Amino acid sequence: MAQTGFVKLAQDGKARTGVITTPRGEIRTPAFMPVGTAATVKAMLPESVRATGADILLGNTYHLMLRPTAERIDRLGGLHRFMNWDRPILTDSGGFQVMSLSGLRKLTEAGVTFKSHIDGSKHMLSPERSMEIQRLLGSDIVMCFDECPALPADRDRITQSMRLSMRWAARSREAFGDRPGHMLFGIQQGGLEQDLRGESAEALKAIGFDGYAVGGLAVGEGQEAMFGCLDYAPDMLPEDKPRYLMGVGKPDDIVGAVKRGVDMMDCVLPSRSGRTGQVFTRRGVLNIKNARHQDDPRPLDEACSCPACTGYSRAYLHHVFRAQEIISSMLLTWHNLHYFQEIMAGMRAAIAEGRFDAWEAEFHATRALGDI
Ligand code: PRF
Ligand code: ZN
Repeated sequence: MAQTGFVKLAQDGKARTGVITTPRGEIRTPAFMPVGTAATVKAMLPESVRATGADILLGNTYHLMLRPTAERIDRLGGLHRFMNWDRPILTDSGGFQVMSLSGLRKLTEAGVTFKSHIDGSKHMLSPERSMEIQRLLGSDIVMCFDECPALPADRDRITQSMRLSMRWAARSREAFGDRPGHMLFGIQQGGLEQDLRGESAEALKAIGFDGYAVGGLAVGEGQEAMFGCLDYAPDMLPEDKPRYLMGVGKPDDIVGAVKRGVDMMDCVLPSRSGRTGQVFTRRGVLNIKNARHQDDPRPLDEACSCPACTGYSRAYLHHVFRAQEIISSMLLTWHNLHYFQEIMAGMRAAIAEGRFDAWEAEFHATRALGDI
């Protein structure tokens, strides 16, 4: 029997719900993956992340290769053992982070050389090296090594970049080899150009992957343009394989992506915002730093069952945020991750029962009320 796979359980419009099977457990889709860049979801214990409803975490090749290094993690038993998370982990391949984080870098057909944002030391990533690092980490879902141009970019630049990413996808596939129990995902590029998205999808399908990501979005184009692309891009990818939208997003981005046929997403937003005082609730976004919360005995969201909402007032959360107490990051991150996972669970149930449109209408109507 195959050790990994994707089963679609129901579809409502273009929205799908299903299950990805891996030897480390099942991933219910649509899935939101909290980001654990440096082998930790900041301010959260792994069991707490699990308690929010997460089935899978995202880790980063770029950060872990620099510190503590993939070889060290391998010697210590792999990333799951190292960070005490035994469920599935997806790792990004590094190219995107090199472009957004590292200092001086040089891109060639072979790969990219760059200087570490931590200590300026020199490193190299290529499809082959990225596959090796992701294998040393023990990643369950490995991402192809790609290049993601910042938007806006001219069509010629997007075309050349996409074609380079497709050549790298073929090399990633070759270097990954045959690894039962592990999945390799291709990454579609092509900016906002429909024909280039099509060319990219055809190239990836010809190589053959266990899942397909839509890359190159949420890089400054805005929600309207992103949704415009998502109106066709997921449809170009195999419908019997998981589709992953990389680096998205805000709650309304996530709902709009699922509506357009996306099965998986990841974003630092719920965890990063938890540390800056930004709170996502059914009624929109609030900032706990705001003085209007200082005497408020109510929870962040009276309908939320997370520890921050069942045990603490807005006044308390305001106080610990202002006092820069560590518990502030812990509680706000927990709440945000819980809320994101609640959105995913709500969408999964609604799709399974054929009432996604009604669920979406309610989602937007509640947000329109605003925080009171
Ligand atoms: N490629 C990779 N990682 C990514 C992206 C991409 O295009 C994005 C784009 N939003 C986020 N993370 N490898
Ligand atoms: Zn809460």
